[in-house]
Amino acid sequence: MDSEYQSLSEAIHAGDKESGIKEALALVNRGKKVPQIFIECIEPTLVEVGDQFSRLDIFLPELMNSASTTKAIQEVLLPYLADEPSQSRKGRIVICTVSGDLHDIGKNIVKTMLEVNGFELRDLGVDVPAASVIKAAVEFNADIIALSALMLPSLPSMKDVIDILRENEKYKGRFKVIVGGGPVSQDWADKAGANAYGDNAIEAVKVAHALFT
Ligand code: B12
Repeated sequence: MDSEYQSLSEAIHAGDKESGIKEALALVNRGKKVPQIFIECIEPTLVEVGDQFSRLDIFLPELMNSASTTKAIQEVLLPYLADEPSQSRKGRIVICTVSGDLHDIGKNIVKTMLEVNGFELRDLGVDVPAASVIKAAVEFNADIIALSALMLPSLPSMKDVIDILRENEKYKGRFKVIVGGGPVSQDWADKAGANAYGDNAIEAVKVAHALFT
């Protein structure tokens, strides 16, 4: 990771909200774009935190402190994204984290990036059962369903949504499904029958655009 990100990364590791916010704002003031800060610093830092957690180098309280520090930083940074020029409305997207999964930091970044790039979003939150996702997509008259999952055991919940859409004649061709999140890959997305996969929030925007052209 670039050395200019070191202080922000350390603040997240330490669960230090105050200096995390200060360092993140300093990067913005030095001209760093918010998506860059997330993709080049915050995401890799949280992957390190997750790895430390799985090696038992840190425990749940520390993981939660890093997560709540990130949420605090996110609250301060995401409004800067909204200041970037938004284009005309491009399509409607419902987004959520799938059933059984409470991780929403990445999902919230993807949501904001799609919004500032001209899509109309309905955020269903976290731990959303497949049937509720589809009901909301119908009500919102969505074009795209965007699904996030951060844990391996959440992948079947993601596939549930795709399967319901495929197995019901009335939904055939009705919605495109974009998937993303830690355990998701292009290969998994292809096998599960998703229409697109995005590795990060910038990719999410690219693939959403591609589905409309
Ligand atoms: C923060 C965190 C938490 C926080 C979540 C806070 C929150 N509100 O989100 C807390 C502390 C609550 C938590 C809890 C748990 N966690 Co946790 N957590 C993490 C951690 C460290 C970081 C995740 C994160 O926010 N990353 C930063 C964001 C910006 O990145 P991202 O989510 O990947 O999103 C980007 C891309 O993936 C993509 N993307 C994401 N969604 C989508 C959707 C679409 C459509 C597209 C196109 C793209 C896209 O774009 C995003 C932005 O660029 C990960 C470690 C890791 N390696 O991921 C573990 C991790 C996900 N957690 C894990 C575990 C095990 C748990 C717990 C079970 C722990 C416990 N024993 O209680 C619980 C589960 C709770 C539940 N039922 O969900 C494991 C999962 C293991 C696995 N593979 O199954 C991980 C991998 C840690 C580990 N190495 O063990 N966790």
